[in-house]
Amino acid sequence: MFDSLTDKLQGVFQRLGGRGTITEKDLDEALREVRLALLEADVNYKVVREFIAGVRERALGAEITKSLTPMQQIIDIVNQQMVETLGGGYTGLQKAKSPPTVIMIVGLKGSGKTTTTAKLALHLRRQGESPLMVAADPERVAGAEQVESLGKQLSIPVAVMDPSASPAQMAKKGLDEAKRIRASTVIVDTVGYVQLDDEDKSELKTLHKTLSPTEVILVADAMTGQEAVHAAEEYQKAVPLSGLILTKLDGDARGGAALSIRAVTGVPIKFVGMGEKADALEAFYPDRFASRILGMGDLLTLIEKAKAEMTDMDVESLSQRMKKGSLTLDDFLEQYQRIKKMGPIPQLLGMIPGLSQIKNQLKVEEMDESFFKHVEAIISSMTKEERHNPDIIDGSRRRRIARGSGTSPAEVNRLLKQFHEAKRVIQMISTGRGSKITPFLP
Ligand SMILES: Nc1nc2c(ncn2[C@@H]2O[C@H](COP(=O)(O)OP(=O)(O)OP(=O)(O)O)[C@@H](O)[C@H]2O)c(=O)[nH]1
Ligand SMILES: [Mg+2]
Repeated sequence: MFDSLTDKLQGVFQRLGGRGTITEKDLDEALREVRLALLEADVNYKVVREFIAGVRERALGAEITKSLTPMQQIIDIVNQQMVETLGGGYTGLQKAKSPPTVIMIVGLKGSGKTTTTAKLALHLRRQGESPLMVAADPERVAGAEQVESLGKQLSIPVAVMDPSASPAQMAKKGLDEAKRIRASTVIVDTVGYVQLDDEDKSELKTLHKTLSPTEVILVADAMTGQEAVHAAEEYQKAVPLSGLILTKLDGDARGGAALSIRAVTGVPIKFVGMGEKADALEAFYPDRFASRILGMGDLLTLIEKAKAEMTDMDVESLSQRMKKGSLTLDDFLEQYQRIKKMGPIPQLLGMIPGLSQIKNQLKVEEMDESFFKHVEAIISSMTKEERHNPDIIDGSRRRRIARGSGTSPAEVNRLLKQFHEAKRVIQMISTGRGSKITPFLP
């Protein structure tokens, strides 16, 4: 899904990665690239304009979060803007005050209405509802048969209609049937129009009046890009849409529809279709979706953790010292204690793109448990001078530290060796040699 967009955005971030500070010029250059990437993904040009303006404003107004590198901060901002463009928070289905809840499914021909009707019915049943599917599509006997057969497969009741009836008559009968079988939700599949003309619109209006639905869901085919967005605007003129379901996101949709449709129509995306099967329906969470588009789910998680854990810390002077290689064992201990709160170290390092290859050099697997087990004890048994200048630790000091920490001289030695190694690698990365990404972790 959206591979090409994801690749392009990652490219932009990587180019920002090596910089210690990001100037307004760097930002504008990056935003130009983001803009192109979005336009190439067929995102509506107005949405792109707002998106870029939003990111720029956030970036210039952003407080410098010392615990994040400039690149991480930009990723964070782009992510926030993307979440907003996609609708902010999760919007589930509404329920009627007194059952049944009526869900009217509308959309262009072939957009996936019938398939989605069945998917929704299955989703609702899994949530403990008792759904009824109604095929209010007089134009296609095959359509009604399709619903019937899906209903059989899923063991979900279907109200089958006389094909000579009007859609509104069908809908009415469907509601009666729902009362009779005490369905808690009725999902009404409707006619798919090729293009919505005035006659179609008035037909939709009549049907809407008969059903007086709690939800009017437009099913839109994400593969059709801006056409889907345009269709949504047209449908909005006929009936008040309460939600959108984007289908065929498992295909090679470029992302344009998904990223534009909410911003253009103001209607929330409630689910996405990820395949032809009845269980290929996902609730739509703008934040999860944005991180998928950015292809940085793990890094975003890490940024969240870092923001929560490290806001008040003086990373600036730390990173200065990292660059100069004058990191002390005190810094080391402090960092270790902070990181320990964030989760297992190998896992954290694995989340940072570009850092996984040096994971082996750092021997992080060892560092995590055995190495760090005695870290606190060993370092606190050192004098201030020793912590700042570990080179003075000779044989007799080593024995003293080992005694004081309940460890052995060999363990003290190992810690010192690993510290030197880590310091070397950190210095290499933080001065930009060896990796494109500037990590903020010690
Ligand atoms: N890959 C994929 N295919 C889908 C998805 N949703 C629907 N389809 C396919 O799209 C085609 C059309 O789906 P239908 O559900 O029949 O569409 P419709 O809107 O009911 O069509 P009409 O009733 O003719 O207007 C079918 O081949 C479905 O299997 C999806 O999320 N992913
Ligand atoms: Mg259909």
